[in-house]
Amino acid sequence: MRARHITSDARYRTPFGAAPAGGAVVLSIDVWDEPEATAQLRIWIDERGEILLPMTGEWEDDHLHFSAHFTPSEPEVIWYSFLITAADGAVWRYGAACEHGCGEGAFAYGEPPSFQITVYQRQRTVMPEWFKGGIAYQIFPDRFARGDDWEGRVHDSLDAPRKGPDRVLVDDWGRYPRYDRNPDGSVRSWDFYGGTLEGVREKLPYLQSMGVSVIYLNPIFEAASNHRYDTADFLRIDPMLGDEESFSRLCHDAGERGISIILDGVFNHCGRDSRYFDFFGNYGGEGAYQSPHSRYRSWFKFNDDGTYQSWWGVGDLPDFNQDNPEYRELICGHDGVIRKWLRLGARGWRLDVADELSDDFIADIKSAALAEKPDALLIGEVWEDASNKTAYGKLRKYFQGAELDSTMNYPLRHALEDFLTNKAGAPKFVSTLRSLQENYPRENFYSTLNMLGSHDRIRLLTILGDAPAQAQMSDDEKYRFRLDEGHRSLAISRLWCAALLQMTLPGVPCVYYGDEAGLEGYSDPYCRAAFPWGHEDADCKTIYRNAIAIRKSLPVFVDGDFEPFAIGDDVFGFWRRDDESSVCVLVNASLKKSHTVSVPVAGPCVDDVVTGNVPEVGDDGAKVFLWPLGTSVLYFHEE
Ligand code: ARE
Repeated sequence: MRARHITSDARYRTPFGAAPAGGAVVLSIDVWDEPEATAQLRIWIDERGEILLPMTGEWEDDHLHFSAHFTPSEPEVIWYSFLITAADGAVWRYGAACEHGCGEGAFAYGEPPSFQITVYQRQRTVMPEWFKGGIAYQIFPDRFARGDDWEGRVHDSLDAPRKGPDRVLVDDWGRYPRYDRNPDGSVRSWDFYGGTLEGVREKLPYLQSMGVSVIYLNPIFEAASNHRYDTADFLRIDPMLGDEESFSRLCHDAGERGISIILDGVFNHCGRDSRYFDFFGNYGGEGAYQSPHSRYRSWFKFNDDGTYQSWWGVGDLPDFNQDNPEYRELICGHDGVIRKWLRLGARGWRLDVADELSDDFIADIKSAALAEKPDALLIGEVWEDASNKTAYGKLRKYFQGAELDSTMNYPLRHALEDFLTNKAGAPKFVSTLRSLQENYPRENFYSTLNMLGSHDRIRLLTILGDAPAQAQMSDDEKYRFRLDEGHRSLAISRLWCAALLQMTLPGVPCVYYGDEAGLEGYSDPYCRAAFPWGHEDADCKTIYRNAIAIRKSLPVFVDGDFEPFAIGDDVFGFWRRDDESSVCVLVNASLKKSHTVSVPVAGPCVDDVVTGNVPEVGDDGAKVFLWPLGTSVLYFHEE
């Protein structure tokens, strides 16, 4: 018995990838057996359970081609596999062959892994152009740049009496950050470097020169800590960073340079040291913690013994009761948080811990944003494949109703890292990318936030330099660690591959501040060092400038079709194609082996955009030689 179904092949599945609700889906499978064989399509939908559909078979030369069609009416995730009864009566099960549920299938004993179809329904059909065609840059505000207002702001803030952990200024901008902890692990004092919004504004010419068109700012509202995920007041810019005026000025001046601002919205929890909770009494004792009669009491989840629920058990971050109507009004109301900051100049929001916000809350946030600005954008912080994520036992609907426009593409970051550090071969990288491409509605796939670093992860360079695993290291070892010369040069060679992939794959590339300047560091807080103005690594900067220039050179990198492939374990490649051009990107991740690869010819003229060489074209295609860590971008064109 032999059978074949390939998710990406129109012979076996239409439409390609995610399917709009209300449209027909056709699924087929080829079976090599006697004409008497029969087949059933087995569908599984979380809320409805198993459905078995008979398939109609047609004899084609030497095999049967079975098909079934149906029209999903609702946004949902459909899982499917095939049940084949052979001519001799034996029953065969055929399902996905890879963990991602895409690609070519295989027989399995027992229950095979299913293939996936995401059925979606759009609220908005077109992704805002300002985002989709852009290049984003993430800034951790305390660590990017001190504006000329910094001293006054920082001293005023730090001098103001405030109960709770100390807040101290780090005079030495270049010193790496570290936590000062109490014996129980809690934070004894927060270190501030004095970055301000004015500082970001002053660096706009730099960002523009790097090709940046979107800035994603980590939280900027008043908060006790340096990361500001512990919001104290959603309606006020942290005075250490600036004020409403400096915020509007930043948005305005950025806009003049074609740069849009996206804010970090932390709506699952706030700071215990906040106007709403007021653990320490810094806010006049009217918060939920201080007073059982507080107007904010029902915004939180208190247990009978007076303790309260908090984010991942971190007492600093009490969880909101997201269904509380007054709280909802604060966030989503006409003069609420979402609309206020969009009105003052922001163009979108990144939703912190999107998996912990209810679908309903996200939908409200989206409506508020669209009511204020029809081209506002919502990005979710999701760490897994966002099309089939189950959070707290429930399948999330991030894309099914299009509440989220985009998600942080941690799955890409992870796969790219594994490939470039030789932990996984090219085929694995291909299957991860294919699964995202097939599982996400096209608009969402082309708008993922493709970040290779973030404030929550080890710095890219540190990873690419094969730094020792951090799990066994002490805080002090992590604080001190820097790559030695050899590893750093390995990291920089790999960084070119990483940046090139980031800039040529579908999705909006997002550079984490300082990655282009050569910053290193293990996870939080070491990945949050201050931007090394005046000491930037020239090689890293050239890498990013060149990779960004390649992205900007052709529109095909923004919305061209995408088709990834692997050549052996070492070489990962993909095509980007549109009506004007066909481009083939190749990366050899091997440190030891060079490869000569033949690429099918896709146009009369071809150049290698990276090397400037014109490849030799023979009967079996354009010949490309790849050194270890070699890359090539073949651009096929008319003349
Ligand atoms: C920090 C330190 C702690 C310290 C604490 C003291 O890490 O060691 O004890 O401070 O307060 C923010 C700050 C952090 C801070 C944290 C708690 O930025 O510096 O911790 O607050 O105070 C999961 C979540 C994901 C979350 C990450 C961090 O799913 O949502 O963990 N990311 C967001 C932000 C963070 C932010 C918060 C949430 C809280 O981006 O910056 O932290 O508002 C897997 C899982 C993921 C998991 C990921 C990382 O891959 O799939 O779900 O993400 O690992 O653990």
